[in-house]
Amino acid sequence: MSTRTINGVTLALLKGNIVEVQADAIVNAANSGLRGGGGVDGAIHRAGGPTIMEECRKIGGCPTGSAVATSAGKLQARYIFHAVGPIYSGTGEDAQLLASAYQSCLDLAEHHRVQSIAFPSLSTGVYGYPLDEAAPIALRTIIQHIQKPTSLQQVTVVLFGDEAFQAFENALEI
Ligand code: AR6
Repeated sequence: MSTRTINGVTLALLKGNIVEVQADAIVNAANSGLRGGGGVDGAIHRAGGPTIMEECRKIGGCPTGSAVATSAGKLQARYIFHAVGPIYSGTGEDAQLLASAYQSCLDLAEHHRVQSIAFPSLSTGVYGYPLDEAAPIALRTIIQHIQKPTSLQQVTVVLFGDEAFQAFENALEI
């Protein structure tokens, strides 16, 4: 684990499984149909139970670069924020959409007065975004947000494995 404090808010990088992390809001790496899938999405729906998917079906979908909130089912969180990152295309649009997916979750956190939020590394699994490109975008978006007045006291980025953890540690040092 690696932490730093910015404007009184703790930013932590943690190696582990996001469904085991305690936070008011847990961010899911969802698809635009909110239909569930593998990776983080599979883990969250498995651990949280069927009510999360029922709420996703009612919402119906979410555009790329945006996020929607549901309850957290059996998970010990208040909310799941389902964020849709871009499928990596190698074009200039990727970075903007990835930043926007993170920003949408941070906006939902303010709206719901959330004090702690846990993010996975959006788009860097099935969606193919290279970790060394995604990490600085994720951290820049989070850091710029918590430099302003916020309800958040703790932001944790949960990294699955050494490679992801190292990419985020490197980006934090820049
Ligand atoms: N906890 C934390 N990180 C995880 C976990 C976990 N339990 N499982 C995987 N990761 P991904 P995406 C890491 O594929 O790229 C789904 O099918 C993983 O190593 O979950 O945004 C959805 O339904 C990677 O670094 O999300 C969408 O269709 C990161 O989390 C699509 O995948 C994100 O990997 C979304 O793809």
